[in-house]
Amino acid sequence: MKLFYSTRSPFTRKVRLALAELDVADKVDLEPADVAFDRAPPPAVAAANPLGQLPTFVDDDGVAWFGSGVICEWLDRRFGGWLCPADPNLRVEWRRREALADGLAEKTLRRLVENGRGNTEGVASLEAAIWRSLEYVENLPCLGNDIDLGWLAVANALDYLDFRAGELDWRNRRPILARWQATLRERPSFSGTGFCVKPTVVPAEVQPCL
Ligand SMILES: N[C@@H](CCC(=O)N[C@@H](CS)C(=O)NCC(=O)O)C(=O)O
Repeated sequence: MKLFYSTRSPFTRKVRLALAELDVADKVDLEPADVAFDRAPPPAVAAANPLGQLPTFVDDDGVAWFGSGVICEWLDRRFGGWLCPADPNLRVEWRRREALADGLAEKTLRRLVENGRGNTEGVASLEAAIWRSLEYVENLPCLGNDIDLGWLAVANALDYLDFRAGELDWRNRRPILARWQATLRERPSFSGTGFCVKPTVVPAEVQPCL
């Protein structure tokens, strides 16, 4: 099995967290790849995923999977079965949290791009969405319940916020959420998969797709 990945990609990091939580990271070869909206993806990525995006995962049978949530569900079915509860009521709940987390990562990435362009109005709108999202999660009554893919995705998106928008200092404004996330960050899955600009160091405004 193979995962095309980047250490700057929040969606890839979600998959790497799932691999570590399911204790199967050693079964997957990690293949570094660089992607960006404004240029062609590496041929191997495009051959496996028509969208040319990361993460792209290729299973033992050579079948390619893409969309970080789809990849995580595939891994969960194959290896564990506890990250993605199948009960319909639980499923819509963790998927909603995952959707929020994915959106938060997208807004954070978009903010980086608009900042680079000097679009202050765009940045303000994106930051407003980021703050609304953090308030929403902090006020969920189930914050602190058992871990599932939705919670992993939320904690991951908050790490990404640190990585790309540390100056927002979100922990100061959302201390309850910060305390919750700090407990998740202690898990080995988090410490072993952190965000990193290397191996390809390119200015953020040129290479915004992380
Ligand atoms: N919905 C997708 C989003 C994947 C995505 O946007 N990946 C970024 C890297 S973080 C990418 O490949 N961007 C390059 C592009 O879209 O061309 C997922 O969950 O995997």
